[in-house]
Amino acid sequence: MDAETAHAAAITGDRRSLARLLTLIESGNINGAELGFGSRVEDGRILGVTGSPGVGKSCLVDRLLHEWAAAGERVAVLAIDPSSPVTGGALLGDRMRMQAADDLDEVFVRSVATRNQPGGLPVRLGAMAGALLDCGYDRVVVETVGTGQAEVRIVAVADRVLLVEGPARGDSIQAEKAGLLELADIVAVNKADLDGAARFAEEIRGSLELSGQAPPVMLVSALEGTGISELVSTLEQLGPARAAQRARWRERLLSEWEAALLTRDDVEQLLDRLESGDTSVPEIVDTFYRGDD
Ligand SMILES: Nc1nc2c(ncn2[C@@H]2O[C@H](COP(=O)(O)OP(=O)(O)OP(=O)(O)O)[C@@H](O)[C@H]2O)c(=O)[nH]1
Ligand SMILES: [Mg+2]
Repeated sequence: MDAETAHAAAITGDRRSLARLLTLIESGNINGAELGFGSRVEDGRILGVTGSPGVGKSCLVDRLLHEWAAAGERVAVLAIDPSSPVTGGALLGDRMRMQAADDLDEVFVRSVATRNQPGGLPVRLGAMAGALLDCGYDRVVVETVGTGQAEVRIVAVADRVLLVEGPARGDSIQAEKAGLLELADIVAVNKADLDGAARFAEEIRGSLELSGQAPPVMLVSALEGTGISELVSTLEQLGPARAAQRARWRERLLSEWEAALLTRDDVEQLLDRLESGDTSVPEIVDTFYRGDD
């Protein structure tokens, strides 16, 4: 099935064709522009969800999916899996955790492996999200593991960022270091059913107060389902994105640049030549700037 056929069928609601279309985009064969959804206006429909491993992002997304689906919204999830496609551990876990929602007609869940891609995000993530919106989903949620500086890249794709934290992890400072707190449009402290969550939320509020326009900090429990409807309505009322527009353009430029490089047919040969000392990095970069091969 080619991309155009897959696209035409996916628009009518055929999930297998949609999966096929996403695979074609993911593998770098098409970038979306060919099918008419290459660029989009930022309208808040793509939500990035990030946070340290195990804070409960998938469980929380599952709760959000149920809320949105009950309100008649169609939502797609792109769950970024940083593990190698060989081990596939997290992939299976995320599938299981969002299983309940994935069974709903209104919900579409897709795992995307990153295989050590620089920036920590798949190069074609933006085009994949664009395809989902184009095929009739009202929103797209991108779940990604907040492993540090690389996660800042999420602003290249997401209109808004939800940072998930957990109590007693002692890593609010870590999120600050990685710059995640600065770009979060909303913070959810999950596991409110555990001791220390409320105190942790206060700590985060305290450290955010110093930074002018502070994002809302909410207490939720994905396990018990508390605070979820409040989170949904706060998400609905968010103001303009906190990450500076310039930072977004910067990350978009970088990810397109990487996509252009990594989807070249000769990228493996280039690496071979570098390894054998046949060429150098500056030499290769120089060729790119001149625009010839
Ligand atoms: N007590 C408690 N446990 C929770 C809550 N939410 C999630 N968990 C548990 O936390 C663990 C991790 O949950 P996930 O949703 O997989 O966390 P994640 O952030 O998606 O993890 P990664 O994708 O691996 O980074 C699971 O064992 C959940 O059962 C909560 O609100 N309270
Ligand atoms: Mg997860």
